[in-house]
This record gives sequence, structure tokens and C-alpha cells, in this order.
Amino acid sequence: MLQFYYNTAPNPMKVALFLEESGLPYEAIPLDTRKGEQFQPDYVAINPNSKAPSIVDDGKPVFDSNAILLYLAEKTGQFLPAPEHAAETLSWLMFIATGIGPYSGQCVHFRHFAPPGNDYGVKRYVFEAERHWGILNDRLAGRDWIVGDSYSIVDMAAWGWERAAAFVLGQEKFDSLTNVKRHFAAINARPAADRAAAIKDRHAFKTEMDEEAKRFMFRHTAT
Ligand SMILES: N[C@@H](CCC(=O)N[C@@H](CS)C(=O)NCC(=O)O)C(=O)O
Repeated sequence: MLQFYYNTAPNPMKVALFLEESGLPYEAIPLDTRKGEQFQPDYVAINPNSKAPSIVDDGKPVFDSNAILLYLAEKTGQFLPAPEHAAETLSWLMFIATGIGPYSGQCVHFRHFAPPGNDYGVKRYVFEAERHWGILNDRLAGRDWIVGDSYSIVDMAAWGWERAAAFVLGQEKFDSLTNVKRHFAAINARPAADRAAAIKDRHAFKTEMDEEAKRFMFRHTAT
């Protein structure tokens, strides 16, 4: 059975959604990044980037959430847009992987966790996060799904981050992204989204962002 190393953050949640949508049997294995489990040698052998998520499928490790989505879609033949949409699929998957995700992550860091006195960093990452989300909002104008006419892994990739968008951007800004909000609501209405969201109840994760958690997650502060 496929092993899924996860926590409840945006990138693992995309994969949880695919697994619940597809019906693939899987074993959910918690990776508590606030306790430093991402640095255990057995895990680094699976994911040299020491992040969640990863899967191991038939002994083969796959890491990086959008790579996992693509891998699983190709393996199962499910939720992959039709071949005529291949160019758009790759473009939007990579836009989410390299734009929405990293800028949103840095925006959260600078807005919510960095010590005061980072006005330049806050301004840059808020600007870039808003810019990327604005592009996605424009893309969704007049359409239900990001690529083609049906729900796909590209929508799942966005959903992982849509769950965190109010925290990333602030509620007011998120509310202004009406197309993104409609897209988010459409995915949330799917039973698999409820099942994916419930994965948080399978294991207890550390919730405190205390000194130990910061030591593991903000390692630059120790240098
Ligand atoms: N590019 C990677 C990024 C993964 C990533 O940043 N995961 C976060 C959770 S969303 C994580 O593991 N953070 C823990 C840490 O940074 O130590 C992917 O898409 O899978």
C-alpha cells in the first residue's frame, strides 16, 4: 500500500485531496515538522528537501506536492486534464508550485512569524502573494476550473493553498478574490474535500509554535 507522509499544511493537503478523490488505498503517516521529524535520516532518504508531503509507492519515493499530484494522476489516469490541455496543465501546475505556494509561504512567515522590523520583507511578500493570487483570480473569471472544463489536479493544487489564503492575505483581501472563493467553495462541496480535511483527526500534531518548533522550522535563526 502507498505510504503518505503528511501534516495538515497546504502542500500535504493537496495530496490528501487527490488520495481521497481517487480512492487509492493509502497509509497516512504523520510527519510532525514542529518536532523536527522531517530531519530524521529515514525520512531524508525519502525526501531530501526535509518537507511534507512525500509518498512511497511500491518502494519508490516521490517528493514535492505537485510532482506527487502529477505522478498519481498519470499512474491512475484520474484527474489529469485531456492531452490537448497538456501545455496549460504544466503551466498552471508550475505557477502554483513556484509562485502561489512559495510567495504565500513567505508572506505568512513575514506577516505572522518574523520579528518586528522587517517592513521591506513584509511589503515585498505581501505584494507578491497578492499579485499571484490576483493572477489566479483573473484566470478563474468566467470558468469553473483552472484548466479545461473539468476538475483536475491543478484545482487540487490550488485548493491546498486556498484553505490557507485568509491567513496568507488577510480575510478582507481573500474575500475580494471572488473567483478564487467560488472555486474554493466548489471544491469544498465535494465529499472528498471533507474526507481530506478530516485527515487532521487521524493523528495528534504539535500545535504550539514554541522555541523547539521554531528551531526546526526557522533554521536560519540558529546560524
Ligand atoms: N515544494 C514543496 C514544499 C513543501 C513544504 O514547504 N512543506 C511545508 C508544509 S506546507 C513543510 O514541510 N514545512 C516544514 C518545514 O519547513 O520544516 C512541496 O510542494 O511539496
